[in-house]
Amino acid sequence: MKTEITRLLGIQYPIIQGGMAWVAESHLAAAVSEAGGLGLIGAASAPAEWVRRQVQKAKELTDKPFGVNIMLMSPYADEVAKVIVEENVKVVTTGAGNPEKYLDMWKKNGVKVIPVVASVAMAKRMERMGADAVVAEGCESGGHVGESTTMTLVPQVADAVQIPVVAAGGIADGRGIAAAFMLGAKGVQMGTHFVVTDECQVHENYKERILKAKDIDTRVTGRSTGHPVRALRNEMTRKYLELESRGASFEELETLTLGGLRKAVMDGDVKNGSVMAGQIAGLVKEKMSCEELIKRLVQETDALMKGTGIYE
Ligand code: TUI
Repeated sequence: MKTEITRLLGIQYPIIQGGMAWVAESHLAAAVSEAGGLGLIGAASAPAEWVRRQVQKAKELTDKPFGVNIMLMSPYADEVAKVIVEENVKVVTTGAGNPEKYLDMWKKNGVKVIPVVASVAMAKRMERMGADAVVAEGCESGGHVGESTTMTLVPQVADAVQIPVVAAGGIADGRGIAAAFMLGAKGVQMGTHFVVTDECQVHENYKERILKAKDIDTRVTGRSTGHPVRALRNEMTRKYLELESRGASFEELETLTLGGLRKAVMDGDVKNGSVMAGQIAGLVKEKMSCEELIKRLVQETDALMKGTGIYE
């Protein structure tokens, strides 16, 4: 499965594990990289020293390349951006904003930069600024979402830029990966399926909610506040959407989401917490190790891609 993405990153398979806030820590990232994909540590809103320790732990667990995802709304983003360079992290992905001010520093230090974008305009801008690739993330994804679906976004971004495009949002098996290749992607990023792997450290309740989820079980809260977030429906999303439909203020809504992801991931409170997951959760039925998952994905994809000549 050699593509521009495997060559760029020095990895075996063009499968990137999403840099999920509170979820993507050193054990998961190292397991994905060991299995031939690219593992990511999600810096989320964590302090820079937490990120540094996670990077150091991942280095103890794997010699293979791994990366860090910076959530650009984090109050610690500036410091985390420097930790990337200081700890000699090979790859950085960014989410929920524009990473322009860090690009020169990262490029000068040999870091591969892959911004996550949700529009053609942002993809073109990132290419102009020197990004090595982009992740085009459709709104099927969990967490912070844009407007366009993966089906519409990926081919439009692929036509608009020369740098390789990684597809994200709604992908959890070989059919999704093959479809992404057909749309012009050179790799995929997956989040939801990696949450239920053995190496993922989230609370068991979180995994069970994903395994039991049906096709129509996600909701997007916060469209009115400008921070749309997709999560599995529960008491929190029900209350949130009810308040939102009544025109509640940002402050009032925020009391429902503050610390919500932490509540679900760490405490296993999947009723009142924010169980972020993508629309593909309904397809995720089985727990397995990262190695088993990646092996299975590669097998399924290969069977579908045979004869297309899209990758070696
Ligand atoms: O970032 C994500 N997904 C996330 S971040 C996150 S942490 C969080 N927790 C609670 C509330 C809100 C966030 C959970 N999930 N995906 C990548 C992504 N980035 N999707 C869309 C974008 C994006 C949006 C706007 C990228 C660039 C952008 O540019 C705006 C600008 O500055 O022009």
